[in-house]
Amino acid sequence: MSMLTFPPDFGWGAATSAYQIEGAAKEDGRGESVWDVFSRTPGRTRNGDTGEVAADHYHRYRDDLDLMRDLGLRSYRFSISWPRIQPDGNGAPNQRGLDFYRRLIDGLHERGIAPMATLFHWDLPQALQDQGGWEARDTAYRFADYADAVFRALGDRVPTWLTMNEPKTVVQNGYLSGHHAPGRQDPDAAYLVAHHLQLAHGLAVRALRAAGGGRIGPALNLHPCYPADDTAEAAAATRLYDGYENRLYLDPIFTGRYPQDVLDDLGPDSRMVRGIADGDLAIISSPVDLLAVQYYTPLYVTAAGGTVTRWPTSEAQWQQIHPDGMYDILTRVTRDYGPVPLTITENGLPTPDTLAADGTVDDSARVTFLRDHLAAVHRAISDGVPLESFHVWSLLDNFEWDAGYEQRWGIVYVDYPTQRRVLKRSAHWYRTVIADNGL
Ligand code: PNW
Repeated sequence: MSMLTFPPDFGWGAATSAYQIEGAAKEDGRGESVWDVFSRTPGRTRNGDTGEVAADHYHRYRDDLDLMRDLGLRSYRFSISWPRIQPDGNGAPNQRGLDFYRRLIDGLHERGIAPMATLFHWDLPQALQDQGGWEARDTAYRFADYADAVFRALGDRVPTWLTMNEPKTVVQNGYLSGHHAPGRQDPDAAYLVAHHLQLAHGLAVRALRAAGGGRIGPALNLHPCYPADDTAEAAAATRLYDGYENRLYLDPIFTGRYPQDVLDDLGPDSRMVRGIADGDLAIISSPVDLLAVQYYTPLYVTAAGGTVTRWPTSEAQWQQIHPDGMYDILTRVTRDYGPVPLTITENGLPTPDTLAADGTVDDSARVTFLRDHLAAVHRAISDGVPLESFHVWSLLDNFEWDAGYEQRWGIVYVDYPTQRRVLKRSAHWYRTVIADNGL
């Protein structure tokens, strides 16, 4: 097979999030987040796992930075923990929290790695949850204040910001299925939460413009939706499914309107529709500089509006392995919303990794997965998609939310009892891809 070469300066990267790797939950003035409370609640996470220690990155970040340099990463996407900056979700920023991220960011620059910072990766200060969380419109304004404090402290050294990580997952897992914090099952609340997350995104974009400098955009997990059969009913159901999975989050930002089919389906009496105030869509559609896409799985929608599985699934039962979906979603967003600069901020696979006696970790399934998805990415770029970077999820094994530590998503193995890091086979492979700028 001939080599697939990527554009010069392509941003080869890896991604993490604060609660999943940092640990140090009580240090340097950090407040509690909804995930501290949720994961401590019996029955919520596998084996009762919490992010209390996680990969201990808060203490080991220098070693982790060296690891990134040794892999040759050009971009590192991480998130800032809101409760480290505002322990109660309000008021003057906590200097020790800001200092941690300043040290991390400076360490990236020293190693020639571009920082990409997400402002919110689900760890809402519990104090704000106690005041209604994302169901309360005021939380969007609290988020804008938090974002402003972060931009003023760190804006001079972060070239690219992401507002919210996967608002859809908060809506669906936090408020529909309830298997993520805050663990609710309330569809009427869920879509009001969607609107407030969108509003928070727009307010943060405006805060960055006011503070000056940097690029900013949303980080959306998108699911290409395909009809499960060729009936007209399946086509119609797929269209509405796509509304809830993709257009609900893309349209307001890029077109200034919510998708009418979704609004009609929710109905005029829904809390969301009643909660959209004059001027909100102008805020939400404040121009962004880039769109961050996270792709894991396609969805196949039946005439009855359910979903079926068409491809092999991974250890995460919700994930079907379908690399062409990556090509389809990238070309689709470029066609429907572009041209807008794109970055892939997450793509990856969980594997049942074990540390062998010879000290190696053979995650060949992850190598195959990444190779096939990167080939699809290359095809999309060749067809004109303006994609500037790719971040594998994840740099390190980490706290996989309700699935705890058993599900390992890293290219680097974490031996939790010792916190030793071991490059998996995929990490060695990725280093070669980066060095060759291609596959
Ligand atoms: C993402 N789905 O979540 C998150 O941003 C990460 O924090 C997480 O560790 C990673 O993916 C792996 O799960 C997702 O149902 C949750 O398609 C659910 C889905 C996709 C991504």
